[in-house]
Amino acid sequence: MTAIWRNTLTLVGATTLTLGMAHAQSPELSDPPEIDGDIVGDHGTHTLRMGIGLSENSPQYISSQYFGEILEKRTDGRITVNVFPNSQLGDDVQMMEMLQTGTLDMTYPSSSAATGYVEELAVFDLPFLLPSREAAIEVLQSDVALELLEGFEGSGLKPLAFSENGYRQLSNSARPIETPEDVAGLDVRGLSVRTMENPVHLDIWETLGANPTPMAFGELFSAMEQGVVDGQENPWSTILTSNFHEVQDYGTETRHVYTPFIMMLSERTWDRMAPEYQELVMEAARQSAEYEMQLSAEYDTWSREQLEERGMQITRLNDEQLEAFQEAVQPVYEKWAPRIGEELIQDIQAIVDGSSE
Ligand code: TK8
Repeated sequence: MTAIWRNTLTLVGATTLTLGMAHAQSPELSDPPEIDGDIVGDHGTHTLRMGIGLSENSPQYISSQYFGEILEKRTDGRITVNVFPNSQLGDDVQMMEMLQTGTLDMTYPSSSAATGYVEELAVFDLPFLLPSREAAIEVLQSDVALELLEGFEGSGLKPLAFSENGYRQLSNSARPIETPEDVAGLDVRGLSVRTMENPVHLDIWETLGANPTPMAFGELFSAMEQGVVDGQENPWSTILTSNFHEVQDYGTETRHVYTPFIMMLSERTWDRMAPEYQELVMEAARQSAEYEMQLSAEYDTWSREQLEERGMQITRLNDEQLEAFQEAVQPVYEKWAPRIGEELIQDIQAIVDGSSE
C-alpha cells in the first residue's frame, strides 16, 4: 500500500471517526508488508468488482485495498480491484449469489453466512469453541479448516483464504447484561437480538431466552435505530466502525463466538484467468488475509476503549459470569455436534489443546 494512499485513508478514517464520534483517531495500524515479487506475464486485463459488508474504516476494507494493491503492482496494472464497502452491493448471502451468477467478482462474507453451501462451517458458530485468537488462527491455518473450503467445489464460489471477523460481543439498547437471566429478562421480556442468518446463532440466543431475529447486516443499523430489535452481536471493531454505539447504550464482553471471514472469488472469474494470474490471486489473498488478522487484533481492544469513551456502558464479565454463559449454551453443542460432525469438532479441539501447550 503506497504511503500516500495509507495516509489518506488514515486521515479519512480519523476524519470519519472524528466527524461521527468526536475525538476519535484510528488506532496506530501496522503498515502492510512491502509488495515484492516479480511482475507476472501479460495474460490480459481484469477489473475485479468486490463487495464487502463493513465500512471504509474496517480491517476488512483496508486489507481488501491492500489485496488490490498487490495485484495491480504484480501485474503492472493489468489486474485492478474496485472495493465497494458498507453492504452497498448487497448483504453476504446476496453477494455470494451474485458471484454464482457472475454479476460480481469477489466478496468477503462471514463463514456463518456460508453454511448453506458448506454445512460443516457451522463448527465455527459453536459457542466458546475457540478460547483465544492464537488458537483461532492456528485452527484457520490448519489442514482441517482448509479442507472445509473444499466443500465449496462446484458451488460457483472459489474460496481464497480465511481471515478474522473476530470475537462477537453483545450490544443492546435495553439494559445492562451481566448474566443469562438478564438476557431472558425475568420480570421483563427477553432481549430481542438480531442474529446472522445462521441456525446455530438463532439457537444460541433462543437457548439464552432471548428473542432472536435473523437479519442482513446492511439492515441492522436502522432496525436498532427504530427499535425493531434491542441489540445485536459483533466484534468491537465492527460496532465502532459501523457506528452502532450511536443506537446502542450497553455492551457486554461475551466473546461467545469467534467468526472467520472467507475471501472468495466467482468461479466464472477464476476460470477466465490464466494459471499464472490464479496463482498470484491466491498468493495476494493469503498475504492480505494475514494483514487483515493483524489489523483486526490491533483494532479490537482499541475499539472497545473508543466505545466506552463515546458513552457505551460495557460490562466485562468475570470468570464466574462467563462460566454461567458457557454453561447456559451447552445444549447448543448437544443439538448441533451430531449434525456438524463430532470428529470435526474433536479435530479442532485437538488443535486448540495443542496450541495452549
Ligand atoms: C459483514 C458481515 C458481518 C457479520 C454480521 O458482511 O452479519 O453480523 O458479523 O461482519 O459478515
